Amino acid sequence: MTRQQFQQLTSQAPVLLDGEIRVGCNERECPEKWVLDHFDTITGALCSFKDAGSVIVRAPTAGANRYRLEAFGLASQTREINRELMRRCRAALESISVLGVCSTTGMNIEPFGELGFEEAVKSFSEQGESLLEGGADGFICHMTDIQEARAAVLALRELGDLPVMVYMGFGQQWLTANGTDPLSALVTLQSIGADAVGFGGTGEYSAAEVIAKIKPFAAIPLFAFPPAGAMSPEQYANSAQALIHVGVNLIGGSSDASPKHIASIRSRLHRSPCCTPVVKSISALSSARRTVMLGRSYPFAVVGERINPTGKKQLQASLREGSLDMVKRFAVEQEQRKASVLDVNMGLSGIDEMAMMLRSVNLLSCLSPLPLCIDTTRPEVVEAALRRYPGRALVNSISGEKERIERTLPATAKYGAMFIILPLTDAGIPATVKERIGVVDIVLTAASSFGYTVNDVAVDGLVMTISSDQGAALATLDLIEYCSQTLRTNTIVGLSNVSFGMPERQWINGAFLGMAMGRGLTMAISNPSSDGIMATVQAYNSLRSHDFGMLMQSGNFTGIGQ
Ligand code: THG
Repeated sequence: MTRQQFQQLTSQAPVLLDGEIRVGCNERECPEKWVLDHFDTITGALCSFKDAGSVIVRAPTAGANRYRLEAFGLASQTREINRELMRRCRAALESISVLGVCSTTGMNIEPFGELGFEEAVKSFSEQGESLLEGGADGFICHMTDIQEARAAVLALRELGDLPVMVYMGFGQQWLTANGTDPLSALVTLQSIGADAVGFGGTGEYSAAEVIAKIKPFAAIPLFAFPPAGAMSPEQYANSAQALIHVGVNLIGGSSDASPKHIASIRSRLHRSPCCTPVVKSISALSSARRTVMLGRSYPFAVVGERINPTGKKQLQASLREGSLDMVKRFAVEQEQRKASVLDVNMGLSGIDEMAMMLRSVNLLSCLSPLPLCIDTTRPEVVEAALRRYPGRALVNSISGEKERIERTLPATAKYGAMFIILPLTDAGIPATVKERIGVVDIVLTAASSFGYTVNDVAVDGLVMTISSDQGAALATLDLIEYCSQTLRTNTIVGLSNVSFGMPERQWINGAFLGMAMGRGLTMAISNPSSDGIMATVQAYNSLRSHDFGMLMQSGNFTGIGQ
């Protein structure tokens, strides 16, 4: 099954998955090896799901990664076990689709834990390759951690044009052990190319309530595996129907759902609506613990500028010593001052920018709930930082320069990050607003060939100081208005640039911010230590509260906002 065929299948009607196969071995045995040695005992169960109407069935390969098999002394048989299990499932199920299942290594992944990110990727590549050799039609990852889910998606995505579904099992109050909420998981996983995301968890809210809340932000199909508990097949079909009603596109059962339960869902499917994704893309950034929605319907976003050694002697000295203590302090202080995003710039002569950027990204991912803005001119640093970052970051920036379009843009697109468009070219900064708009169009056109839309970018107003050009601020404001009204993109400015070389900079910055907000500005790179700036931001949010008040409320449990 190709990704496009999967998308088509899910757009026509709700798709019936299976229930999980129960394996009858004891705890000291490896379940996957046991199934392989007693395959006859599960063929019946596999086929009964097919007979119940399941269109897609999962192969019992969840624990067959190198790290889990190692516990049974079977690591050296990883490829063989996966290939053989898949081959036999394929043979037993004939025409219907069979997915290879990947699940946790049992370890915490960098930056949260001891297993290196690339080691995790490698292990899922190995498992995925052998599942593919056995005839897998696609993959599903059963995960409880966002970074491990990312590692699996990146590994499986590389194997070919096959769908990769991710099921996230949340714990108490719909949070993972590392604090990821369902909306942040959705934003992160759909940005790196998952083809569908599934949700299960417990807490004050039901799965249907959670899915109803996040559905408006889903650009890909959603799915669920509701537990059957003590429910009769009839009651179970009701609960499944409730999930489909709020926007689930594929539905199956958890391990306690019998083929009868699945057949009961099937008998209702023809009466169920098909809620295909409502958006193609969303303006949102995520960390492992938070989603920040961007745009005029949401609070104004301040991108804290302080983690940047440019012009800061003390930070420079501390980075040159290899210390991230000031980075840590700036992250905490900017969060306390209500920044929404943290800019991270490690461009400084005499330090290894790549190494320091990766160390900072790891540190900040664990330390701060704020999504990151990766600020570097080097495409290889963008690529490496985005690869490790357990969320959806903002890239600062992509201009019309040849190297940015040819190298930074593909690196950014590979991870589905949002990015800032800087309207300048190799020839420099265009003089007129019209020419700057031309550059924005060129970058947007190039980006659209990677599947990007206007929701995925923020156009930089290119603020220059009024001390050298009196008309500079007005040109920026015109560009902001055009992008806001006509292109409908986010807009951003490096606020303090406007007042370089002027007296009373705070007042000029504050007035300029208010003017730009009036023309549609949605974000600013700024120092949140400034009372004047943050007061203006807070007042703006209050003055527009008809928009964001409601969304902040609905964000209470899905993770939107501060
Ligand atoms: N657009 C985009 N990115 C940008 C800018 C922009 N990045 C850089 C800059 N402009 C915004 N970031 C900073 C970072 C640090 C400082 C200013 C802007 C800075 N300011 C004081 C100084 O210059 O002395 C120091 C303030 C302090 O000590 O905190 O260092 O326009 N896309």
